[in-house]
Amino acid sequence: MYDLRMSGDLIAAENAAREGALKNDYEALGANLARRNIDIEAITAQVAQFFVAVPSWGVGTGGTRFARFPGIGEPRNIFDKLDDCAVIQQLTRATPNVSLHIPWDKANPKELKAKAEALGLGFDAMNSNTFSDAPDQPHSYKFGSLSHVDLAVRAQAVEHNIECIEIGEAIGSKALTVWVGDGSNFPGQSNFTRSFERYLAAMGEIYKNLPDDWRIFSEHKMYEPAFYSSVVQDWGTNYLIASMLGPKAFCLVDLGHHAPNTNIEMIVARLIQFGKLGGFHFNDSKYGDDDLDAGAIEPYRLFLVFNELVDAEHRGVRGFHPAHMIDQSHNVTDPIESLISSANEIRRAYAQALLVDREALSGYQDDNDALMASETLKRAYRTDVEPILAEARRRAGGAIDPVAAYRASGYRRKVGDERPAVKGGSGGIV
Ligand SMILES: [Mn+2]
Repeated sequence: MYDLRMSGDLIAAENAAREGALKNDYEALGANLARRNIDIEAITAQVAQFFVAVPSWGVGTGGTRFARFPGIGEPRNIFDKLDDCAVIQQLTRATPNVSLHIPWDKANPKELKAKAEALGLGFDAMNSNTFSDAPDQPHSYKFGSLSHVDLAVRAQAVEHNIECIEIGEAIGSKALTVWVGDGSNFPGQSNFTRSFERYLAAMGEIYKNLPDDWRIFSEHKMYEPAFYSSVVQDWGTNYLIASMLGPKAFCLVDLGHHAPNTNIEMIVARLIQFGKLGGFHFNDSKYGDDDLDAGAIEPYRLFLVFNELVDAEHRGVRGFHPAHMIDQSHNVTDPIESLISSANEIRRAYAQALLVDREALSGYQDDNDALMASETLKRAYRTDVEPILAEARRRAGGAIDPVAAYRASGYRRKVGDERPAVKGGSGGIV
């Protein structure tokens, strides 16, 4: 048995009040889908097997460069964070893995592994941090890390990434995500070519230390913290990195790391086509790297991204297994509620994409029938798949209405009593 904080009896009681309505809704949707020759049971089974990793840094309250407004009962350390992640998993059954951030989550790997196992959790990709200075490090990353002009700084950044791999190996992770804030604030400040050469050489050193069964994900971002140029600014540069490093290197797409209006789903298709899509940091945005909750602003875009993923699944693209991770900053909500909601929105987009009539779509494309091609996508997107999501959760032991069950549990109030407020703390927006 797992050492869980959420009572199974409470979830059962919450579900008992909702089961009748869900049964009716599920049957009605099943009949609707059957008329479209879709077996609801097949969709529910696929949704139940779709998982997204929760970021450890996401369970703390985030902030902006202006201020951070702490919430009640914030996790004080990685072990508290894992407790919170377990609650999200227990209610949604969609988030069995946690993505760690080093050095923020640094702890004895044996204790990390034991704690996760006691909660029924595993670990997804490790995230290194060379965009801020740890208190005791000899060299500063103020002017960059893997692309820094000084070899000693680059060596320190490489060493940190190797340490992340070592910690990851001890706790069962299989991937390393590297995002650097390296870049410049003024034209002329850095030489584009030389800084990218230095970055590639440093990444090559990290790559050499990657175990055979690991993958390395490089993450691009257009701007911020550097405001004139970033060394890994877009998917083209990212593709060059993954190509030059080798077969274990892939591109990570953070939905918030592009210029406004960028056709992200098309970038996803390109990376799939050339075998370099490593995975995602899901979030949503209105203006920039806003790190808002997945599906909160542009749910149709999230659906269109999943349409490409399901299309690749449908075509049986070889070696296609992107890592799904959330990367958000929860500034005005309870982070647990935001992550529950986001995991559900991501599953929703996946379920809707599974409903696309791909044969019909392909026919409309070949006939140049633009309107009906668009309508084919819209028809899937307009389908309210909530009964499928709820039924998948219920069957796996989760909550039919996870946010309502979470609120009924009083978890936040309880941990508020146990966890005194910590001063400062990291926002963790990457
Ligand atoms: Mn990210």
